Amino acid sequence: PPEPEPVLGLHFPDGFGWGAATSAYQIEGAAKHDGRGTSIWDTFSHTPGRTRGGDNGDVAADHYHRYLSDLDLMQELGLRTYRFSISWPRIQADGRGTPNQRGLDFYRRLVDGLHERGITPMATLYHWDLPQSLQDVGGWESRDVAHRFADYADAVFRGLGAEVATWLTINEPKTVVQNGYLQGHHAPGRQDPAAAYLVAHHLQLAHGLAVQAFRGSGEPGRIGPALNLHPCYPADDSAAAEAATRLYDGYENRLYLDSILKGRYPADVLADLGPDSRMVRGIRDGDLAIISAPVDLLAVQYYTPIYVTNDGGSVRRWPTSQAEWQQIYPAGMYDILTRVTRDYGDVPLTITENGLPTPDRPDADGTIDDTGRISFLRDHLAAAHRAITDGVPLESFHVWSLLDNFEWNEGYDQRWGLIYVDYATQERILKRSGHWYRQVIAANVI
Ligand code: GBH
Repeated sequence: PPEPEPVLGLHFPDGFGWGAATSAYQIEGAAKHDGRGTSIWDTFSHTPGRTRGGDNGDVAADHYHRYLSDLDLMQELGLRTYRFSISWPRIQADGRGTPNQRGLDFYRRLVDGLHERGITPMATLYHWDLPQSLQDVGGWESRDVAHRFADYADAVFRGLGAEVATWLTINEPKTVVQNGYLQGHHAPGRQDPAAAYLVAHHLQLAHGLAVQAFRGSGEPGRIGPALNLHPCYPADDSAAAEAATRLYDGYENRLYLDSILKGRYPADVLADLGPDSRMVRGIRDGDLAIISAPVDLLAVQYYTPIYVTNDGGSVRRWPTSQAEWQQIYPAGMYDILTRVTRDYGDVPLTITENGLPTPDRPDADGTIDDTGRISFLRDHLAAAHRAITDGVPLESFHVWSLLDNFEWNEGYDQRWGLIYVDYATQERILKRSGHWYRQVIAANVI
């Protein structure tokens, strides 16, 4: 048997929410089942050259058919909370109109299964799978799509509202902006800076409209945004690097945080975009009041810091993971959590994603020895623990990810799960990190 993992002796608060996270397109498969429509990720991943090896989410981890045994694995881990996302094209194949009952039923069965196992559901309304029909009328560049999102959200609240404790609106709007519309590595694969920030505004607007719809629905539960935040540090001690870092932070963090939690866009970012930018021209009176509709919690996703050079570029300072964009820097977890609490007040926080890809493969005896993931999680949890000790209201932590899954443009090459998936057989194997996490949860200690 493997050596027992070192124990740091850091106890978490009673009732701390130990969790894991997934998203619909990355795990469900069943792309054509029960009336699901096409999303922009079906289109993108089926376009030659867009994903590594041409991989797509048609089958993925086949969670749509295996959700019951996956629920049993969650119970085996002892999860207290499970974060998943709802596929918009399962609920509205064309992004509008009467909700598809078979789509709602799937999530109803999933949520019932969570309750039966004592696991609290946390549902993300949008994890990047926009119905293709809405892309065809302009996608997030179209202001109307924000209203379509609010209608979809309303249908989901009415269909499942009472069963879901915590709702998250839009997963990582910044990634849609940067990867979908600046670099083009994600659907819809555009490289159009002017469009990108108009999209940012419409995503923020969609978030606010969904919060308003939630309040209007009268359903119990809580709602908030899910933002990937990046602590930004100057790469050297020049005044130029410091100034560049401030603006970089505006684009990475304050654009999203300030609009939601302070009701204004950061002045430096607006000035940098310019009054004639599509975004600034697209902001209407009253929009910021909608975007800043009060939220119940803020979900933070932390993966990597950014070191900003004096010319506004970035450099690497720490070793990267299998994902070359990820520098391994656990103290960044402490910095981003304490900064959010310092600058935005004591809104309840949850970590909805943190994790590491590793090139896992079963050993001869069938075990999967991902010790790198164990140290990564332990060090990031230690940083989160230090933030809690210093007064940060962090209530839960979700490992990305429960299962190995479709890592977007990287396909199936990067494995992020606590649970290994053999895609040929769909067999699941708890990795060594999964066994470790089970012990952590049981003892409430790292
Ligand atoms: C999260 O994004 C996502 O929410 C989740 O779906 C994903 O599986 C997980 O992280 C792991 O990546 O191609 O060089 O332009 C994290 C933020 C933003 C990190 C996009 C990777 C692409 C870098 N991601 N970024 S690049």
